[in-house]
Amino acid sequence: MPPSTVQQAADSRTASRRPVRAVEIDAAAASDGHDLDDAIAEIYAGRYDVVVERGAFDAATLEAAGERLDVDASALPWARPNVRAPLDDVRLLGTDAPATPTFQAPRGVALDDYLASSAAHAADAAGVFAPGFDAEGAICDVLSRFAGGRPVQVARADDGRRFVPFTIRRLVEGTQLSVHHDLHYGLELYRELARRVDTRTLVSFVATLRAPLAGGELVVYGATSDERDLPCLPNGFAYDLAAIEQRYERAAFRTGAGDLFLLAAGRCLHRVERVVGPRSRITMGGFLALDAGHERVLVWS
Ligand SMILES: O=C(O)CCC(=O)C(=O)O
Repeated sequence: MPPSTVQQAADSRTASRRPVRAVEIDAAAASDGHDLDDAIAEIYAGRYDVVVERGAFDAATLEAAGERLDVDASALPWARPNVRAPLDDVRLLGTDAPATPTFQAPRGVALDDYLASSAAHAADAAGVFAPGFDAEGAICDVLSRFAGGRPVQVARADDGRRFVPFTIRRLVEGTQLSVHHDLHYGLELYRELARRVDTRTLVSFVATLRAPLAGGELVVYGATSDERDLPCLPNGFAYDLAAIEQRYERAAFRTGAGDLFLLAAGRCLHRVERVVGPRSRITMGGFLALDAGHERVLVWS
């Protein structure tokens, strides 16, 4: 079944600017297969930057978990690695040391600390989903539909310890994820994984559990991480959003409970719009990469 829409760019103010290459499908319409069964390799190859699958997961199951996570939030062990930057103060279940730079650890944590956090927080989300729903299994099954027949497996360290399979992320009212990319193979915590995967890029996978009343859209830019002159603020610590908005194409994606997006997060700058209203934006997600031989897909968060 062909993709229902191919969005070359959200707005085409000039023809010469790199578009955001996005495609959207509906899981119900694609139940007998779709043309995106090798989408992960196609994201690697640059054919797509964003793949959205509406209804990839059972919406009611994810929505119920999302509501529980928001209403019972104070009873859960949320980590807040960006608490020093109130606008970007994402709450996490699954680790307190994600595989990205944070305001708490701007160079990421050491591999041993990452793996220890993975083990210590493995049960953070236990009881969040309805009995019988295996979130990790469901994620691997859904990702398999885009993996070109390759097995999808949680990444492991050389000694067999597991990476974090996915994290649950909560953005409360007034918070956002500022513009960034996720090409961080140079961090110490990647010293083993970077030998095992195709490091040309990596892909984010994110499923929505709870959509906010307003805001919370994923915004993706035609700006790529390999560009030399990406506009930064004078302090050098952050991208200059106003200049990026002016200079590059962009596309925005709003997702509801059960929807999934795959994003060329290692290539395209992106951000999550500030959440408006009392309902948090809650997602579960992580990263994935083709292994060096393109024989399997490895996931981590
Ligand atoms: O939507 C999310 O939870 C995270 C989006 C993001 O920045 C990413 O996937 O890299």
